[in-house]
Amino acid sequence: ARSLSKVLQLTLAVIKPDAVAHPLMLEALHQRILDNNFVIVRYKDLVWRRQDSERFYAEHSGRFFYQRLVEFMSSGPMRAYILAREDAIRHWRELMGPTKVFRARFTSPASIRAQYGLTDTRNTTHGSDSAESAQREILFFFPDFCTEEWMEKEEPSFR
Ligand code: RTP
Ligand code: MG
Repeated sequence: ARSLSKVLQLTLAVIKPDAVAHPLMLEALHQRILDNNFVIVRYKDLVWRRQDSERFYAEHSGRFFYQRLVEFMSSGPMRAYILAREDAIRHWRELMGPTKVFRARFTSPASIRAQYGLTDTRNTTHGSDSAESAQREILFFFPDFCTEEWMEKEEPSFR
């Protein structure tokens, strides 16, 4: 039997400062999201302070690219989205392509990073890499977003 029921998953997607700096690219990427069957649940434009950048990427502190990453991500406006789709996390990462732009150009030439990425750091977009990071990152960007409704609740325990 045909069924309309699908499990929607949420992911956090970011259009990074290198892409937002170009108005046509921002529009193109926004349209690309819609063309790929994502539902835009929320989006907003924002600018990070350096400390936001450091906090968001704390897991990378100590990596050789950390300083330039932190600086880049607080260098100008970006746009954050909460996207919904079945398998949203995987689909968005697939659409972005590999982190490294030159690898992306070889392995996934139609991907966003292959087409628009400038360098391995200035690579146009971000996407959560797991359900756990999606939850953390959605709340990082949208602290008022009520993820409760979207999350499986633990069975209440009675005694
Ligand atoms: P993301 O977290 O942004 O979705 O990308 P990812 O998982 O594919 O990449 P990750 O290894 O988590 O790195 C986070 C971001 O750091 C910058 N980066 N620069 N060699 C470099 O210069 C370098 N390597 C990573 C990128 O902006 C990457 O998206
Ligand atoms: Mg990552």
